[in-house]
Amino acid sequence: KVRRQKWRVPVASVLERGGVKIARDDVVRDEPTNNIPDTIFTKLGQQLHRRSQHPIGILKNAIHNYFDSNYENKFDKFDDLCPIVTVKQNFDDVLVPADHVSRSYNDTYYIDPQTVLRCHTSAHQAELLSKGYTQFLVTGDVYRRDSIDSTHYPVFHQMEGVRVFSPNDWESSGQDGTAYAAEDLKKCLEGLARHLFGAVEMRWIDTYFPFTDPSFELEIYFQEKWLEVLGCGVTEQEILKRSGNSNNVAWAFGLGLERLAMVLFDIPDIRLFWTTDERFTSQFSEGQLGIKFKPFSKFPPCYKDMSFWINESFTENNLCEVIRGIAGDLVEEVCLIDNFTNKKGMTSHCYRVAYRSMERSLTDEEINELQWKVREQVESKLNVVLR
Ligand code: FA5
Ligand code: MG
Repeated sequence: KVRRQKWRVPVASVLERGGVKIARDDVVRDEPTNNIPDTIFTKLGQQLHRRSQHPIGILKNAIHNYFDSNYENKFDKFDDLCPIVTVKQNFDDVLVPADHVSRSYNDTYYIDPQTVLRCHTSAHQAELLSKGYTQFLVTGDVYRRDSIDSTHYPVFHQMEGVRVFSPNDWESSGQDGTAYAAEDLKKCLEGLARHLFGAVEMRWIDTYFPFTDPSFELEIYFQEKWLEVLGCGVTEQEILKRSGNSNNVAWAFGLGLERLAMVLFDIPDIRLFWTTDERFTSQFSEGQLGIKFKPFSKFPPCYKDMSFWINESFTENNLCEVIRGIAGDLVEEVCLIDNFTNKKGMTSHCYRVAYRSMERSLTDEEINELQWKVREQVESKLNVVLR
């Protein structure tokens, strides 16, 4: 499955295409710029990262401990900044180009044309730098329209870290500020990985973000695949300049907390973080990093295939939103298994939907009913033609 890299390619915004927007069904019909469905709306305020018995909260505290014990100058910590932010905070302030794909209604949840659910904790960087903070950590829930599988969820948690250096810090090193910061950043994050995991297989990948240069991603080997757990880099000078840090250099990172927690606690599916099933929640306790999750009996998945002729405004994120709106966390994966264009230029997609509950077995009846609703709404909301 090919996954588009969120920050890579600026493309023309699809914002104006009617077919791409999905309004919240019932509540905001008259507000066509709002694309937040109830399944997302109900996640606001849950703040898994502030629950000390929850894997996300346990992990946040462990990372805080790492920074507290390794840095004499304490990092300031924020974990209660509101996830509803302005377009300026989420994009402009971190130099995301006006025509960048991440700004589209297909990728980001908009409350209105100026207000979004933050898609990353980087939304708070510029403001905190302007207020004079020079070493800080920001943890919060973030929101993205995305595809569906065991490591992607439309609500997840990030921790942002920023550290500012002044010329004194690097001048005696013989390196320039950028090289000094990049080296310090990698050391810091490798140390964090060792603190959390002990020995673990990891690798650095060069990448692109609008707000850092150079930019890197860290991947960890997990369940027989390389899993991307964080993005980071040396902060663009323009961001520092605007925040009154002209002479300084900084690094920044954004950790995916679910991804790290999956590796740390052996949690096989990202949906589990949202379950209230005691067979999950009771396995974790405050301050305990060494726990390995013992899966309760795994129920069989049920696969349903669905083929349709797409139109020009079709996107996989819209499809996933429709399916999640009906099946909620009963959908485990949505995967494109066939794709062809006929002589008339019509393109057909076949998607395989995997349904599975993590708590109980599903009946055939129940799944058939879900699939019928999915077919109905895929046709009516996405204007595709079922085959
Ligand atoms: C960012 O969000 C950047 N703001 C990170 C950053 C900060 C870079 C500061 C440089 C400086 P990215 O889109 O790659 O980057 O997301 C960061 C991490 O969030 C990923 O590595 C991954 O661990 C996690 N992540 C991304 N999408 C999802 C998702 N749908 N579900 C769960 N975790 C996700
Ligand atoms: Mg990435």
